[in-house]
Formats: sequence, structure tokens, C-alpha cells
Amino acid sequence: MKTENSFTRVSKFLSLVLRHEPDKIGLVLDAQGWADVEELLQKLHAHGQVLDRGGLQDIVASCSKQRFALSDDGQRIRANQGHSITVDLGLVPVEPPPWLYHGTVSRFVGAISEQGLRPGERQHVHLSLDRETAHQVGARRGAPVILSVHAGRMHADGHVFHRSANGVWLTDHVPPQYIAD
Ligand code: HQG
Repeated sequence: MKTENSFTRVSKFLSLVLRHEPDKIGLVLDAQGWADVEELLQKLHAHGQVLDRGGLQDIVASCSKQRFALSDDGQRIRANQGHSITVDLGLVPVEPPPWLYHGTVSRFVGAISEQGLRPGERQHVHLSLDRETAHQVGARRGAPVILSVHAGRMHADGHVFHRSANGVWLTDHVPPQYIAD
């Protein structure tokens, strides 16, 4: 069985409160998704997750997917993407490369070919720059299926793309005609 170290456990809990359920520990995020670091540490402590400022900085710095960002003055923290709560990350529209990739699993492919890619619980559909990353995303749920998204054509047709601070490509919806195997 895979054991999770405490670092991973705290990091996952941070994802939960900064992306989905700040209420869980009584935390309030501002409209741009930022939490006050001191308040976050106190509230984590009150809910049995002991972490100090250095530990938090370590998580931010060492997370391979750069899930979190600290403000320039170090007083605030937010998740770079992946929110289900409504936050304005202030991302500007960016022209995507011709192709982006989405990793999923075969049980979703039928619905995806009918409806296209939908954001589900999150604010955006998440797309990857390379097939390898998409492979890892799909593998979270089973044997991965990689879909190619004709992002260049979508952009030419007026669809808006953003790139999060950690390099994930985001868009609202990918209609089925832009998806290839
Ligand atoms: C599927 C992780 C049925 C979609 C990853 C996916 C990523 C549909 C699931 C990030 C559908 C949603 C996001 C449709 C899409 N019908 N199923 N029409 N459209 N789906 O977790 O892209 O570790 O919300 O294929 O690395 O898997 O959290 O999205 O399987 O970057 O930092 O519905 O999450 O990053 O699942 O993953 P998710 P995702 P973190």
C-alpha cells in the first residue's frame, strides 16, 4: 500500500482549502483566491494540521506541479489553478499552441465525444502542453486515454485560452468537433 508522508498530506489538505472548501477550516479567500498566510496557519493549527511558515514555504517551493503561489511580500497564498469555487485569477487571454492534450479514461470518452470537454466541478477544462503530462493526468483515474485538442483552430474561431501560473492551459469548454484521438 502506498503510504503518504505528512508533507503530501498537508499539501493535499492545502489544495482542498485553497481550491474547494476554505469553509472547512473557517478560512475566507478574497475575490482573487488569496488567503492571509498567518490566518491560514492559525486555522490549520486549530484543525490539527501543524505547519509553520517555513514548512508552508517548503511546500510552495517543492511542489513539482507548482500548485501554490505566495504573494511578493509573502503575506498571502493562493492555488494557481484547479478551483471549484469562483475566483478571479486575473489570467489574461493567451494564444495557445496548435495542439493541446487532455488525459482522461475510456469510461468518459463516449460522453466527451457527444458533449465535448466540460469543466465538471472546476472553473475550467484543463489541458496540457504535452502528451506525457496528459498521460499522467489521465492515469490518476485508470488506463489513460489521450485526446488531442485542436486549440489553434478553437482560438481562430474565437475561443479564449488562459495559461495558469504553473503552465496548465485553461478554457471554458472544448466542443467535440475540436477533439481528435
Ligand atoms: C472528464 C490535476 C464526462 C475529464 C491534474 C476528467 C490536472 C468528462 C474529469 C487537473 C467530460 C474531470 C485537472 C464530459 C470532461 N463527460 N466526463 N463531457 N468532460 N470529462 O479532475 O482534467 O493534482 O476536474 O476527462 O493534474 O482530470 O489537482 O479534471 O477525467 O491538471 O493539481 O471529467 O487536476 O491537478 O476531472 O484534472 P478533473 P482533470 P492537481
